[in-house]
Amino acid sequence: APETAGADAHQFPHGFLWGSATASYQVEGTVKEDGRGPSIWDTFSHTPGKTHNGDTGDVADDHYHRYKEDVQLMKNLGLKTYRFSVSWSRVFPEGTGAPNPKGLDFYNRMLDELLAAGIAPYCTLYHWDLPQVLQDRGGWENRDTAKAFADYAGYTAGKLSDRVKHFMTMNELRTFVELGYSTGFHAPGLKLDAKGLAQVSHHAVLGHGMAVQAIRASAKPGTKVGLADNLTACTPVFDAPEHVEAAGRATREENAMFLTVIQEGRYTDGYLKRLGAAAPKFTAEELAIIGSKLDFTGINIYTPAYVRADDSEKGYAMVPSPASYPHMFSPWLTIGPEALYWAPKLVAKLWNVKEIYITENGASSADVPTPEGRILDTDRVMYLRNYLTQLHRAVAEGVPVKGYFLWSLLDNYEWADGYEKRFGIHYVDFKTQKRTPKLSAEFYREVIARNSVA
Ligand code: PNW
Repeated sequence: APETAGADAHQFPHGFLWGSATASYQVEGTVKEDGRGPSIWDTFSHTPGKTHNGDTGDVADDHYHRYKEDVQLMKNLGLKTYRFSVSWSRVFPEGTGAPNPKGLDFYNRMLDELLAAGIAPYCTLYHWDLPQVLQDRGGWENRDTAKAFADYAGYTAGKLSDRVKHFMTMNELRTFVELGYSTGFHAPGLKLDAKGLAQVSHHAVLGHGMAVQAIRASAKPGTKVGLADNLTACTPVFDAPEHVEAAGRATREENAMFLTVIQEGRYTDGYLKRLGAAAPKFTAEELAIIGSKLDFTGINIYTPAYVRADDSEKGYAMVPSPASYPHMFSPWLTIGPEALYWAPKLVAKLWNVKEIYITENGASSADVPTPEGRILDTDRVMYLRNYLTQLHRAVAEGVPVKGYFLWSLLDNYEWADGYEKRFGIHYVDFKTQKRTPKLSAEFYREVIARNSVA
């Protein structure tokens, strides 16, 4: 046996699903082929001043044409599963109405390639690329968008569920709602007031719930439905009982407008009280739809949100990061490996969730190639090793995490950060489209091969 320290100490359960993730607009490129309609990200990225360097997803990783090569990269890693997203405006260029068969054909080709490689596909139906025509009618400010989303989701799941067994309605509700409609950093770049924002977030969770029901109505029996939510990962400042309890309370309250209402079918009293006159308009029937029971809960975990106990009415306080707090290449990406222990543990406990996936975790790095063209991203390896060790701690305790999707397979279009911030474990030369495995890809291949944190 090789002399590796504690070789089996961090063994994951047999059958643990090691995966990686991407999203349509970030990797596909090819924005005008085969009848695709424009999305809000085409509009936003082509608006001067909105993205780093004016970067757009017009070409991105050209994954639309290179998907075979990319599936080969997955095979080389030994991936068991791959999470991708469908571009709504490829399938329905007008957002609603007549489907465009050529749009789904791409996903059909890609799925056949994945299945031939023995890789289980996990499909996200909305990773932020809303058809522009629906934005022209108000986007998520308009309740009709929730219905349009459910129609698209039901149609697409109906077509793909012969090969896809797991669907996620939406990716990161908080990000597209808050960055899209409050700070304006993401498409559609709006800056609504608190009341407008609360209504947008209500329509987003409603769209999620309506899509859950539409997918169940159209997909083959046995199809599982969930979401990929970036909950605020409330993490005790340290493991003392009072801080742990505070982190549990904070998890419910801080996520009241997204995961909590989705799991509980009601807004917390604290949330409605905090908003007061800015509370969204909603009905009891809508809350029941939003609370549609899920088959699994996916959570995207990058950063910790530290919590301590205090004697305020809420019973907790959020602790902001000191200016010296360490982070990865993206300034927002503060490092707190134990978030990957606490978040799934608290989600399982608070809502009695039986099937959890880490639908994203990963890190940006400066990733400067050596003169020989190698990318020795020791910082990303450090990040992954420490987070996976904490994930193992949760799994070893019996927290029901069934799989982990590393963000991302490839360097790709990092939204408003353009191509500046690389998250891939494969380096992409955006001039030549050449893919090169980084040191982190070698690390991850080793983790998968040994089913253990290497
Ligand atoms: C997530 N923030 O986005 C997304 O799901 C991915 O599409 C993205 O590439 C990945 O994480 C890495 O960023 C986020 O500013 C984007 O806090 C921005 C933030 C958080 C998540």
